[in-house]
Amino acid sequence: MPNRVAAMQIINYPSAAEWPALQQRPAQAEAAQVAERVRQIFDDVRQRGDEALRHYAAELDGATLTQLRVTPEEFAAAAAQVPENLQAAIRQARANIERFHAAQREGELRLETMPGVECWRRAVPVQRVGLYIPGGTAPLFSTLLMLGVPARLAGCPDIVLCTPPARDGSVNPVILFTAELLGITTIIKAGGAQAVAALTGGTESVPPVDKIFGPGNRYVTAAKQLAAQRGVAIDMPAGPSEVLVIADDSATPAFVAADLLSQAEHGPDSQVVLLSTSTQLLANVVREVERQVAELPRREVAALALRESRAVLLRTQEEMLLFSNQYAPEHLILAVDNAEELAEGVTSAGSVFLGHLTPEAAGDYASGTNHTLPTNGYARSYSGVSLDSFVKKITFQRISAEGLRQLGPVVETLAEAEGLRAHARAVTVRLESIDK
Ligand code: HSO
Ligand code: ZN
Repeated sequence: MPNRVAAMQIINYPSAAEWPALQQRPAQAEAAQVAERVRQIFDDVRQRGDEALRHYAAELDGATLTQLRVTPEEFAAAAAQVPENLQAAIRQARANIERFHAAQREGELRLETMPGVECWRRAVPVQRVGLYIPGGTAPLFSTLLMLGVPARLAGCPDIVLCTPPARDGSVNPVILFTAELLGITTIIKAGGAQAVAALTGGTESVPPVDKIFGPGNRYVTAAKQLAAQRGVAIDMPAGPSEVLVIADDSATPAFVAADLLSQAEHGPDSQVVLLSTSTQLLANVVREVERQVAELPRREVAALALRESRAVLLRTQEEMLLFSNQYAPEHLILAVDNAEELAEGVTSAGSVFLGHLTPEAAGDYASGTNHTLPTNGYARSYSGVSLDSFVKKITFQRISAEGLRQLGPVVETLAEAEGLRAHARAVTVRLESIDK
C-alpha cells in the first residue's frame, strides 16, 4: 500500500464545453463479453436447472452444495451468531424503513367521471418477487431490509431471496437473521447471473418470479437486463454507486471527506463528485480525503474509486445546481446553510441529504428512505425503489345505463373518426338494447 493514494483531481472553473466530460461516468469495459457470458449462463440454467446452479456455486463461489435452499436448521442457528447490539440496530432500522414505506400506501381511488361512469384504481401486489442480495467483500444485509420491508408491506405473497454462499456453503448469518425478522423463508444459495437466470426461468428449487430486485456486479446487471428482455420486470437499470456533494464555506471538510469516502469504499468503480464555489473548501476537503482514506480498512478500494473522482470549482450556487441536475446523481448531499432552499431546485437525483448533519450513510442504513436508487444518470427518469415498486395499480370501471347514454355517443364519434367500426358498434348495440 503506497503512502500517498491518488488525490482527487481539482478542476477550476471549467467552461461550459468542459462540463459534459466532467459529468461522464467511468467507462464500463467489456460489456459485450459480459453479455455473452450471461447468455450462456441463462442457457445453462434453463437446460440443467439446479445442477447448473450447483456447478456455478462450485466454480464461482468455491462452495460444494447438496441443498440449494437454506434449511430451517440453518435459520435456527443464525440469530445466535448475530451480536445483540447488531440485532437491536437492525430492528431499529427496520422500524424506520417500515414507517416511511407504510406511509406510502395509497387508499383506493374511486370516482365518477360522469354520472353513471364509475372508475377506480387499486394497488395489487406483484405476486412473485425475487430479491438478489450480493455476497462478496461486504454482504449487504441493509439491502435486504430495503427490499424486504416494502415487499412485505406491499403484501407480495411469494418472496424468493437469492444470495451467494460462502466457501463453506453457508449463508451470512446476518442475512439469515434479517430474512427471518422479515418473514422471508425461501432463501436460495445462488449468486451472480445464475441466480438471476434461475429467478427468470425457474429451476427445481427456485420458483420463477415476476420481478427481480437488487444490486450486483456487472454480471448481475447484465443478467437483469436479459431477464427484462425475457419478460420479467426489474427494479431499475443499475450501475456503480455514486454521490455528488455540493458544499460551501459553511461545510466542515472532515464531514464532506467522510461522505465522499463512504461512497468510494463501495467499489473501485464508485464515483464521487464534489462541487464548491470555495477554493479553500475544495483544497481542505481534498486534503482531508487523503488523510482519512489512509485509515480505512477498504482504503485500496476507495483509492481506486478516487482516481475517477473530481472536485470542481464553480462560480455560483445556481451553477452547482445546474451541474448536479445534469449529472443526476444517485445521492446528492447539500452541505450548505441554505439546504432547504437549494433542494427546491433539485430536478434530478435519487435521494437528497440536506445540511451538515445528514450523512448519506443515514439513508444507506436506517433513517427510513430506501437506498436502492437510480445510478448512471437514470435519476433523470427513474425513481428509487419504494412501496410502489412492489405493486401494480389496476384500474376498474363500471358503467350504468344512464352512464352509457351520456358516454356512448362520445365513444361512437371517436371510434368512427379512427375508422374502428367494431369499437363504435360495441357501444351502439348496447344503446339500442337499453333504449328499446
Ligand atoms: N450506498 C449504497 C447502499 C449501501 N450503503 C448499503 C451501505 N450499505 C448504494 O446506494
Ligand atoms: Zn453506501
